[in-house]
Amino acid sequence: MATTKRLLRVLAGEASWPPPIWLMRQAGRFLPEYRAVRAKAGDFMSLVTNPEMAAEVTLQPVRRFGMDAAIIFSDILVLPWALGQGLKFEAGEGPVLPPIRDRAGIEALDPTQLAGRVAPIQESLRRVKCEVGDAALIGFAGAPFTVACYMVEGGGSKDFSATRAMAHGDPAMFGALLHIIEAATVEFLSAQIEAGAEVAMLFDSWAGILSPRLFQRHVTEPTGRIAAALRARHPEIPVIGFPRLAGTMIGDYARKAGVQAVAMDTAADPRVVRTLVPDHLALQGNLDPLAVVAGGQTMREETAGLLDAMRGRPFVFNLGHGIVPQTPPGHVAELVAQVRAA
Ligand code: 1CP
Repeated sequence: MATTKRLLRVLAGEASWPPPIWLMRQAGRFLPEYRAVRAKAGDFMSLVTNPEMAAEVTLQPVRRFGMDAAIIFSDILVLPWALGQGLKFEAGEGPVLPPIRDRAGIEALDPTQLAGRVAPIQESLRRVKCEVGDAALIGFAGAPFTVACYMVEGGGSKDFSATRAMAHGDPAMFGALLHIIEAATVEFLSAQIEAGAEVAMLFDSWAGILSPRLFQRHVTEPTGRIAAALRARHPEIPVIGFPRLAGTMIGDYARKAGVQAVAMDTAADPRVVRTLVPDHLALQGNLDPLAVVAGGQTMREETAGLLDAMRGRPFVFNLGHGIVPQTPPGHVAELVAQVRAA
């Protein structure tokens, strides 16, 4: 591999050490410089669709901490928005969408709007690409099941019961919705790659709420089709899959989904995952974001244990879920220093 970008070398299967590091949700509310731009932008989607500001917040954590990746500032709910389902981010409450519970809601989705609506995100990627240096640029989307969760529920939920009820009660209708999301996700990720993304990541944050049979059908299989479609169009672009809370199904997912790396959530035991996932695939994760809030000895011990468990195989240091807003930026700087000294 000719690239000097550490993350890309690891995603190509190299057990480079010390491992590259970036943090999920690294562009966001824990940084005062993000909060300043966010206040100027107004609402969340105004920030996402403003390439100058979106590029700026994408680069902030790379400048401050020297992260090995920049992840484009966007959201998994940009996809339903780009399909014409409304989307609002209510202050302090998270996303709100008009819920889809019937065929009419599915038929109202309009994939022809997608290309135009994601054009500002492509422009953000082009701008970041010019300034990103040796950090790799990550484009992303939600995986179909997780995106469907928000589209059916109309926002976040404790247990996504309306979504699971639809998946079991009307498999044909749920399948039709997932099919639209899957096709749109291929287009959305391809658009990001064409604008400069060097890695594609699929966030399946709610994968673990499904039964094993439905996990296969709605997580592993759609991810496999998306990865294959991307491979056909952009063979050089690695895909990172994040099947959160997959438990032991992470092994089957790793073998069948066609991804180059699998992200582990906080509950995954890296020593066990190591035995389940083929050696040539990279693993990513999985420090508890709350250990970074605490900092000090607990963060150092958890980090040392994780590094020990992953030594000798392709590994990307990260958190097991997104960084939380109350994280002191100084703790992140200490974490990066510890990983760099590994
Ligand atoms: O006020 C704000 O600034 C809004 C907070 C915020 C941010 C910073 C939201 C709302 N989205 C984002 C950006 C974001 N979201 C990124 C950009 C890169 C980065 O910050 O470094 C990424 C990768 C995401 C991914 C995302 N959004 C996921 C998957 C990962 C995960 O954490 O599980 C999910 C589930 C979402 C939905 C979402 N967007 C925002 C919120 C508050 C939520 C969660 C809603 C819920 O379930 O309650």
